[in-house]
Amino acid sequence: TASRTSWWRQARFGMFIHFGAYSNLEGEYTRPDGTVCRNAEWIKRECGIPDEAYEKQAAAFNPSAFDAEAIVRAAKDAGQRYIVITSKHHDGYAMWPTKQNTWNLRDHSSFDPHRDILAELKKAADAAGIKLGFYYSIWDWHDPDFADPATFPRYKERMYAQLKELVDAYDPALLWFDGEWDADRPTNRWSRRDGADLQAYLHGLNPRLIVNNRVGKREVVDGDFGTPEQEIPAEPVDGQLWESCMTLNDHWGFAKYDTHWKSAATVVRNLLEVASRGGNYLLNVGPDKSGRIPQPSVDRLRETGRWLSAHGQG
Ligand code: JFZ
Repeated sequence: TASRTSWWRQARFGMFIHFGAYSNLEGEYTRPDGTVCRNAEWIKRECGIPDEAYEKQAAAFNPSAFDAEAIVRAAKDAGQRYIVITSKHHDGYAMWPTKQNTWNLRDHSSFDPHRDILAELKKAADAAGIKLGFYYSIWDWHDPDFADPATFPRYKERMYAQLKELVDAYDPALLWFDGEWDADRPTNRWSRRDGADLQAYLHGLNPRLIVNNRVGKREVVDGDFGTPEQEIPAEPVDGQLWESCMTLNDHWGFAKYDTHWKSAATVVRNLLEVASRGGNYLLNVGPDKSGRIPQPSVDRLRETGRWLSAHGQG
């Protein structure tokens, strides 16, 4: 583990990217009765959007302004050394041309079918010496086999197949799991054993893969690192690697109404606090429906990078 995770332990600062079919709504859903419901990456569920309506809006998703080189440059300018992008969030929509279903950016969008944003990001990241990882939600609102315990094994097979696609096609350095917390109780759909099996499978595909602890049940023994969210632990567990993930405003996915941006000074302070306690800091950006990182985010990343290089850390 020590040498496998050494790049990650030295990296300290990374960019989280929440981007998916929800981004196309930019945080607002207008119901048939004209009322507006606000959310971000949870909009489908929190605003009760019917499947057909959500699928219909996803068919219009066209992130033609997605610019992998600009994103990598923004990360690099900020002093970030790795990027973790949502390959599939809870809505189940895959951001690469998966062969397991058509609920993906190639087969269910208005995007150029010859483009593959994960491949573009991989290429740009490699060129810049930045590591690339993928967020992958175990919880899936779209796959018909997820919700029923009797069919869940079929879902699991597809999930394994999707993860193999990701490893084979993009050679990620890291997988960041989420949605293992079994929100659709009472059935315990994701067990510790499921987590251990999945991790063993992934290491069979690539023994060097770094995997976060949400692969299992977020226990110290699960995964390579812990994932406190929106907080900096006062007393990290001795010997356990950890990474604080945080939003730059108040949402992970793009929300056009959310202008509550943290200042660059706050970002720098958080980074120093995390680093001083031995952790990593994964700071989120949420591209808009065209695929662009919001300018206020770009500005803050640039200012953070300026501060870091002025003080000898860049
Ligand atoms: C999850 C996602 O639901 C969310 O959309 C985002 O992707 C975030 C990074 O991860 O949110 C969580 C996960 C765990 C907890 C709370 C929200 N938790 O443990 O309290």
